[in-house]
Amino acid sequence: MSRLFRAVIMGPPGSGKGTISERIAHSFGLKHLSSGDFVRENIAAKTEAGVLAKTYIKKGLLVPDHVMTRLLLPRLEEMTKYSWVLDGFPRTLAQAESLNSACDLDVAINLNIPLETLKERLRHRWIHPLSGRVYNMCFNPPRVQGIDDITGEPLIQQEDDRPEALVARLRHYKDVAKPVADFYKGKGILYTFSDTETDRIWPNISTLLSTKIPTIQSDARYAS
Ligand code: G5P
Repeated sequence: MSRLFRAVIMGPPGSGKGTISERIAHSFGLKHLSSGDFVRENIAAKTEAGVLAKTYIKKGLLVPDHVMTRLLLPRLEEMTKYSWVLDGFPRTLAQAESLNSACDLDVAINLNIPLETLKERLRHRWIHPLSGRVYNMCFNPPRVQGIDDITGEPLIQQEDDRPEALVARLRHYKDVAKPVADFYKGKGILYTFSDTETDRIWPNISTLLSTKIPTIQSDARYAS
C-alpha cells in the first residue's frame, strides 16, 4: 500500500494559497482541503461554529483556535485514506500543535509575498459564493465581468476583502505566522517561496513536490 502524502500551505491573505493548492491537487492528484472553505460552508449552513466564526471574519480577525480545530480535525479524520494539501490551517502555533497530534506532515509550504502585492490582489478579487470559485479581475477574470463562468450567477466581494478588514488581516497575520514557520523549520519540513507572481513560484513548488511524492510512493513499495 502507498504511503500517503500530507502537506500544509501557509501564507498571508491573498498570497495564492488557494490558487497553488488547486494546482497541486490537479497536478499530483491530492485532495485540496481549505480551512476558509470549511468556515464559509459553516457560515452558509448557519451552524453554531459558523455563526460564531462570522463575527470574527467580519472584523478581519482569525477565528479562535478552539472553534477552528473543532471544525477542521473531524474533516481530516474523514480523509485518512487520501493524500492531501491543507490550505489555511494551521494559522497559529496552537493549531500547528493540534495538527501535529492528529497526523504527520511531509511538507510545509510557506508563501512569502510583498505586502503591496497582497493589497493589490485582494482589491481585485471576486468570488462565486455558492461554489467558492475565485476570480481576479486582472489575473484570471471571468469571461463576462461580474458573472460566474459556470453558472452565470453574480460574483461578490467577500466581506473580509473589503479594505478595513483587509488591513487588519494582513497586520495580524505577521504576528501569528512566525511561530508556526519556526515550528515547521524545527521539524525540517519548511520550504519558503518568495516572489510577486504565482506563475513564477509554481514551477519551484512543482519541482519540490515531484521529488517528495515519488519518494514516498517508492518507499512504501519497498516497505510492503
Ligand atoms: P481563507 O479563505 O483561508 P485567506 O485570507 O488566508 O482566506 P485568501 O484570502 O483566500 O486567504 P489565498 O488563498 O492565499 O487568499 O490566495 P488566493 O485566493 O489563491 O489568491 C488571492 C487572489 O489573488 C485571487 O483573486 C487570485 O486569483 C489572485 N492571484 C493569485 N496569484 C496571483 C498572481 O500571481 N498575480 C495576480 N495578479 N493575482 C494572483 O480564510 C478566510 C477567513 O477565515 C478564517 C479567517 O478569519 C480568515 O481571514 N480562517 C481562519 N481563522 C483561524 N484559523 C484558521 N486556520 C483559519 N482559516 C480560515
